[in-house]
Amino acid sequence: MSAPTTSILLIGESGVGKTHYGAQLLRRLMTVEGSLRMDGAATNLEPFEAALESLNEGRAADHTARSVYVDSVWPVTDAAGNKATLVWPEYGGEQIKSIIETRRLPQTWQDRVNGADTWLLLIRLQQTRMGDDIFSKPLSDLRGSSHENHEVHPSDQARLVELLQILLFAHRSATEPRLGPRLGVILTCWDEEGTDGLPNATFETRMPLVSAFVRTNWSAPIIMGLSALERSLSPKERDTEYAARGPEHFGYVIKPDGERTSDLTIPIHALLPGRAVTRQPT
Ligand SMILES: Nc1nc2c(ncn2[C@@H]2O[C@H](COP(=O)(O)OP(=O)(O)OP(=O)(O)O)[C@@H](O)[C@H]2O)c(=O)[nH]1
Ligand SMILES: [Mg+2]
Repeated sequence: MSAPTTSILLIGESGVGKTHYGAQLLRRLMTVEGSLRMDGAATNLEPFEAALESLNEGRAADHTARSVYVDSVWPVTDAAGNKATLVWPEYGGEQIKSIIETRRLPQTWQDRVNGADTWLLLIRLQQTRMGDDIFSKPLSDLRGSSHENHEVHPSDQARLVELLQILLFAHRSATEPRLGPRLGVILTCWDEEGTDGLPNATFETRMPLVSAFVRTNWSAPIIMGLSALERSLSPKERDTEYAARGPEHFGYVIKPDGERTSDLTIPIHALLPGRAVTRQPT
């Protein structure tokens, strides 16, 4: 019997860390014993080759070109012998920006959304602004600023909620919530935060609107922190210590209970079918 295929819909705007997580995850699956490991030949690895090479040299990889969308196929197994075929995409994050701004889902994305029952939302907290509103500033202060600026931009949080709404509407579960996708929220570049807080609590404090939307639509979403690199790397200057020790010795995940582990496969393992809860019935 062939292994069930789990297509991951990786949702993340440009700069959240999709490529670096993909490359680090791939290397872990191939070389390190974790919750999941590679079980057979992975295909379509080209999009990650340059990133793997840069990390080997202790440098950060480049931004992914806007037009790229490639599915890599990774056969994996866990310690109990459960097998799955992961379809892991690599794409330029501007595609997500364009979906939010045009409020249109191209047919190719419509098919991906429908074909993926596991969604992984990547959020880099340092990249999201928390705009001032009446909860953070007196109304009188806000009134002054709006006079100078008549243009209204939705906040970063509103954009993310909008995006999730568009994707949920496009998913076949729109008419059958019990078939809803499993959701994991990964707070990336956790090392930049310098916090000891739990991922769950940090998500709620820093992104209250998105967190409330997620909790309303999913009964028990998996929320974890991730530092795929463990430290900042420059695209130009080599970090010689990084290169000498090897990128597989860097990176960690903060599990929902706050435990730190170097096993970068944990968030994916937790989301495999049968292990996670489905969408909240409405
Ligand atoms: N400090 C720190 N920086 C990271 C980490 N992961 C990625 N970065 C940096 O974040 C930046 C963006 O990461 P990418 O993986 O290229 O982001 P992306 O989501 O693929 O972006 P696009 O290709 O534009 O869609 C890069 O400069 C990385 O060096 C991390 O775990 N910690
Ligand atoms: Mg990229």
